[in-house]
Amino acid sequence: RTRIFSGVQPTGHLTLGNYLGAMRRWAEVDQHRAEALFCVVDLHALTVEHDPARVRRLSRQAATLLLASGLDPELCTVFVQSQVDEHLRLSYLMECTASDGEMRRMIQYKEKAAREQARGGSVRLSLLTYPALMAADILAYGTDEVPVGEDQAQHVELTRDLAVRFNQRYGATFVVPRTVTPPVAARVKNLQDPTSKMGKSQDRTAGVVYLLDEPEAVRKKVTRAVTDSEPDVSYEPERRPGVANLLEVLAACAGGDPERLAAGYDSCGALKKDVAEAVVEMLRPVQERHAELAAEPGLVDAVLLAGAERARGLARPRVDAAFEAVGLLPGR
Ligand code: AQP
Repeated sequence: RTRIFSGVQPTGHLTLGNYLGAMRRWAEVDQHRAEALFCVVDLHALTVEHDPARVRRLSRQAATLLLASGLDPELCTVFVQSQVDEHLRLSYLMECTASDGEMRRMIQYKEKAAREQARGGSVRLSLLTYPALMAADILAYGTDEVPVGEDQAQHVELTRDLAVRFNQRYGATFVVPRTVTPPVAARVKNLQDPTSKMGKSQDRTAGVVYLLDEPEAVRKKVTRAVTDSEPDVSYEPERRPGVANLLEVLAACAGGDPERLAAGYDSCGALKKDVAEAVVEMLRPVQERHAELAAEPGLVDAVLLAGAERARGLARPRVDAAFEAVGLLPGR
């Protein structure tokens, strides 16, 4: 069976971008067609300045939202990265496989390092080595496919390079994974800055729709979305990024094709109204289920521990084999 791995970082509240770019497909398609593992990658959240209590709270919330979005522990494995030591063990071997130069070329590193500096903080070494840990996350499980939004594609490319290099140096150990990006909403943009992605740890929160936003907050954010001064509606992503973003969100929520949807509107106001309602309706069942699960934290914790146990069993033989392949003594 095809094996799938993907994850979310507890670096902020999960967004519409996370949902449309990744989570929805994990629940609707991926968990049914493959042996799938979905992970709250909490170690990655330590690569930027963080508050321990907040990371803990966000990790639990992210896991709860994964389950609320429809991931079924009977069908797939949902777990938290730090509860499975194999990720850290393999990460070190990936650091020994990657070069300093290829880490520094990562767009996300450049962007986040600049952001940390602009906020007056220092850049953590782990922000640079982040892709090594991400490669370990993926390769530990013999992953065939990594369903992610476009923003993560470069990291998965690097993971492929590292797998190939490791296999060439030390013998066939890892499966070389493929990136899979969704056909629509691969990159949902910030409503206030439609040339940059909607991200959960960004400062421009007025343009970010969070999965747990109240309907009124969603409506307000969509109504205030930046478009342009043209009165009509057309799908031209390069020239009219704000309008295109709204059409893509509508297409992703309610179905259809952005270009064809555009023909049905003669003003941005009408488009925004429909986008807001489509988002509110899509989020409603997720929020209801989240409320039910959040009332039973013990249940979520038990699901996560069982998931970690299963994940460990899957990862350990391959990570042990990698340790031996590079010349470390057996015996763990
Ligand atoms: N805007 C987006 N559009 C489409 N897909 C997206 N993803 C994230 N943002 C968008 C996808 O969601 C999955 C989880 O990714 P993550 O936790 O690494 O995403 P993030 O929200 O981008 O988190 P960060 O690193 O905290 O981002 P910033 O700093 O930009 O706010 C992935 O599959 C991702 O592709």
